[in-house]
This record gives sequence, structure tokens and C-alpha cells, in this order.
Amino acid sequence: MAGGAHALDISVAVTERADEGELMRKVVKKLQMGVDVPLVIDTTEPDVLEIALQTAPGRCLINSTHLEAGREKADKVFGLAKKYNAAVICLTIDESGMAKTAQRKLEVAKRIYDIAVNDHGLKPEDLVFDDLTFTLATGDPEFVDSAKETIEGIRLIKQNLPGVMASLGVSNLSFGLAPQARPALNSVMLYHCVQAGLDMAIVNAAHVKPYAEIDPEERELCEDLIFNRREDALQRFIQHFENVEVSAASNVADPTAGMTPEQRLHWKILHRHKDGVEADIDEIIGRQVDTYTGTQVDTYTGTHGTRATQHELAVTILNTVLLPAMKEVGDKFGAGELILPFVLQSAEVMKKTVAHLENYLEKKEGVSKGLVVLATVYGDVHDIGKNLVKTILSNNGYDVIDLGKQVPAETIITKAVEVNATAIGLSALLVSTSKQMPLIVNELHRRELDFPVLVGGAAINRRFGRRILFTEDGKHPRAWRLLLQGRF
Ligand code: B12
Repeated sequence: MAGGAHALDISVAVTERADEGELMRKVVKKLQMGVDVPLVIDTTEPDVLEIALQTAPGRCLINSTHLEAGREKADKVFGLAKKYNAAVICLTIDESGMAKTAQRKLEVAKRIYDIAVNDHGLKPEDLVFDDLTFTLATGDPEFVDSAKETIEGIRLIKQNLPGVMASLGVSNLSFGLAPQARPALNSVMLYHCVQAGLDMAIVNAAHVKPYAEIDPEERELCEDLIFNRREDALQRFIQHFENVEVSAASNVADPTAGMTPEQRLHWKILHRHKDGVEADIDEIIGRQVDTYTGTQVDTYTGTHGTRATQHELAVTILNTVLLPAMKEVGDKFGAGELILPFVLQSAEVMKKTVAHLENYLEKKEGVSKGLVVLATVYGDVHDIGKNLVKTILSNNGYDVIDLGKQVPAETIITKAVEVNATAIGLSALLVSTSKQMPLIVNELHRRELDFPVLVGGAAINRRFGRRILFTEDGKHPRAWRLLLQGRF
């Protein structure tokens, strides 16, 4: 799970044991206590499948079914899926074998869809089609167009069977190629599959590079091979990566060499490298204090002759280095250049950096200025901004009760009443979840509670704040509200 997986495949069949069912029960039971991602039940035996589905508490994914030996087995699997409310991964294989062209992939998918949805009553979204990928390493004329057909197959299946999902075991594509060549090819393939509508992939996120970070020359070599754009595509691809091995061994360049610590921090957040962020911060703060001469212009605060405090420097690092880096991550994600697991990894680097930065933020001790109940609203998992707000409030003399993320309105209001909060702080980063804010304001008004509400997050602006100053009935609620959106 540390690798960011969203599901865990369970296969316990081993040739030397005949008790697959019992083993499956034990493994699923054990996992249900410590794993909170969905389980993918991977067995060829319908009775073992049923044991797993009975044992697992949540909704499972069944891996996998097809029509290779006709529909008899598929009927059993879909029957169990319906009974236990599971989703099913379906491979585009039928009696004549693995579908290799996009049209054939669609044809088989349609047949499977018909059986699952029309005969067994599954919903389209219960079906996850894997339209198969084959290695491009052999140069075999039968497979030179296979990646193109797979990508097109995904597009056709998603267009013609609305509601269904698509998955792919991406790395099959590069099976047999040199290890240093595989990540680039897999990453480029993943990118094009996602463009075609792929929803999920079997992939090691640590071995995938964001499309935009792949060297343009390598990207072209990969695309020539994937789209079979030239006859010598495989040969050129192999030759290029043979050379990469040599140069990589002799030249392990540090990409952050020559950068200032500010640039390094920015680079690390963007490229998901946690190591050494603490030292970078220490270096910035230490450098500022050491180089102080009394007349020098402080590079951060712009003040002459006055030494910026560590607190001021920490705030400036936050505003001029960390937040812009996170914004760039968001912009790249928005532009489709980064996939979600990478954003999550950047978020982890950001969290680690902020945690260290907190050591430099002053705490105002003494009488508490008030008690704020703080939460990221229901349906929203973004908590970096909320955590920062907590730090800033705590360091400025407020007590904070942090309810965490995805917090329902009722929990927030109940807590505020229970502790007689001075104010409620709400964070939302999605346009959709920011709707929780007027909902809470209205509910407070309805209950005649007059807690001030602070709102913030990327989706919030002053206009929004002003708009939610009015309740559904067009009145000003009893609560007065303070809008503190944006950067501190
Ligand atoms: C990191 C991140 C994630 C991480 C979150 C990890 C975590 N633990 O927080 C992960 C990968 C999980 C994620 C998931 C998703 N994300 Co996201 N994510 C981001 C990203 C890149 C950065 C957010 C961030 O941490 N910024 C840094 C912090 C410090 O800034 P901040 O939150 O704005 O907080 C500051 C102020 O706003 C303010 N503030 C914040 N809260 C509060 C509260 C109060 C009371 C006050 C006073 C002030 C205040 O103070 C903070 C300090 O200045 C943004 C891009 C962006 N530009 O914001 C997208 C972004 C928010 N995500 C987005 C999306 C679409 C998603 C997903 C739906 C993607 C998906 N398809 O599944 C999911 C959402 C799942 C869900 N249900 O919530 C979109 C939202 C689009 C929209 N308009 O709704 C964005 C804008 C990216 C984009 N360009 O498309 N995401």
C-alpha cells in the first residue's frame, strides 16, 4: 500500500496445495483487518471465489472472466458477482482466442456486456474491461499494431458501452525489453490509454514517469513503436536504450546539482523526492541569519539592516517556495501532465516539508484568544491547506480542534456546540465540496446558532464568501462570517 495501490490482488493457488478455498478464507480474513483498499479476488475456481466473496466485508473486484471456453463459467462468475455485489474484470477473449484488433475487442466486450447486464442484471459500472496488451519486443508482424489496437479498443469500448470501466496490465507491452527501456515505454502507453478512456491500470507507480517528464526524443521513439509509425521503430528504440544504459552507468548526475535550496525544494515537491527537504529548509533559514551584515538587503523580506526572524523566513518560504510549487503540481495535474498518484506523492513531500517548517514558526504562548473547530468538509480529502491553517491559528494564540477531513456537517456543528467554539473553520478544495459551506451556514442559521464561520481553500473566493453570507431565504444569518481565503 506504500506504493499508492488502490486495490490488492489476492491469488493463493499453489500447485503443491489442494486447499485453495481454505487458504483464501484465511488470507481474506487476515487482510480485512489491516487493508482498507478493495480486494481483487484472483482465482479460476468459482467455489473459491464464493468463499472469498462471503468472507470479505466490502465490495470486491473479481479477476477475471472471459468467454474462452464459452459462457458457462462466465455465467457462474456473473451470478456470484450479482449475489455478492462485486465488480468483475472482463478480458476480451472468446472461443476464437484473444481479441487482437480494436473491432474484435469491442465485439467480445459487447457479448460479455450482454450476458452480464442483460442476463444477470449487473450494472454497466460493475464491468471493468481489460482489452489486453501484448509485448512489442518481438517485432512479430502479427503484433506490431497491437498497442495501437489496444488503445483504440479502449476508446471503442468506452464509447459503445457507456458506464463500463477500462483497465489494463500496461507493463505486458514492454515484456522482454531491457529494464532501463521499459519505464519510458510503459509510461507513454499509459498516457495514451488514459487519453482513450482508461480508468485504472495494473502498474507499479514507482516505475512510471509522467508523460511530460519523459525526454522528447525518448517519447518519440516510444510513440513510433506504440503507433507502428516506422519500420525501424523497434530497432531504433532498442539501440537508443542500449546507449542509455552505458551513459546512465557512467554518469549518475544529480538533477538538483547547482540549484539554490529554494530551487531544490521546488524541484523536490514537483518531482516527488522527500529526501533532504529538512536540510534545504535549514540551509535557507541558516543562510539568511548567517549572512546578515546589518546593511544587506534581506532577500526575503526586502528589509535593509533588519534581520528577518526565523518565523518570518519560514512564512516567506511557505509563500514563495512551497505554495507556488504545489500550485504548479495542481496546474500540471489540471493539464493532464501528472496522474493522481504523483499528486499524492507531491502532497506527501509538501507535508514533510511543512512539518519541518513548523519548528521555525513562533508560538504565541499565554492566554488563548479563542477556540476554533476546524475541518475539511464532507466529501473532500484535501487537508494540506487545512493543516496549515491549524498551525497558523495555533501559533497565533488560538486553540484548535481539528476534526480532520471529509467531515459531515452534523459532526462539525455538534462539536462546535459541545465546546462552545469561538469560530468554525471550513476548508474545501473542490468546487463540488464547497457547496457544503452554504449548507452548514444555512443549518447554523436554522438552529439559531451564531458561530462565526471562516472559509478557505482553492475553490473559494471573495464572491463566493459574500454569496454565502445570505441564507436560502435571502436573509443574513445570525452568524457573522470572516472570509480568510488564500495565502497567509
Ligand atoms: C495535493 C492535491 C491533491 C491530493 C490531496 C492530498 C492531501 N492530503 O491533501 C490528492 C492526490 C489526494 C488529491 C485528490 C483529488 N484532487 Co486534488 N489537488 C491537489 C493540489 C495539487 C494541491 C492542493 C494543496 O494541497 N495545495 C497547497 C495548500 C497549502 O493550499 P490550499 O489547500 O489552497 O490552502 C491554502 C488556502 O486555500 C487557505 N485555506 C485552505 N483551507 C482553509 C480553511 C480556512 C478556514 C481558511 C481561513 C483558509 C484556508 O490557506 C492555505 C494556506 O494558504 C490541488 C491544486 C491546487 N492548485 O490547489 C488539486 C486540486 C484541488 N484537486 C483537484 C481534483 C479534481 C482532485 C480529485 C477530484 C481528482 C480525482 N479525479 O480523483 C481528487 C479529490 C478527491 C476528493 N474527494 O477530495 C482539482 C479541483 C478542481 C475543482 N475545481 O474542483 C485541483 C484544483 C487540481 C486541478 N487543477 O484540477 N488532490
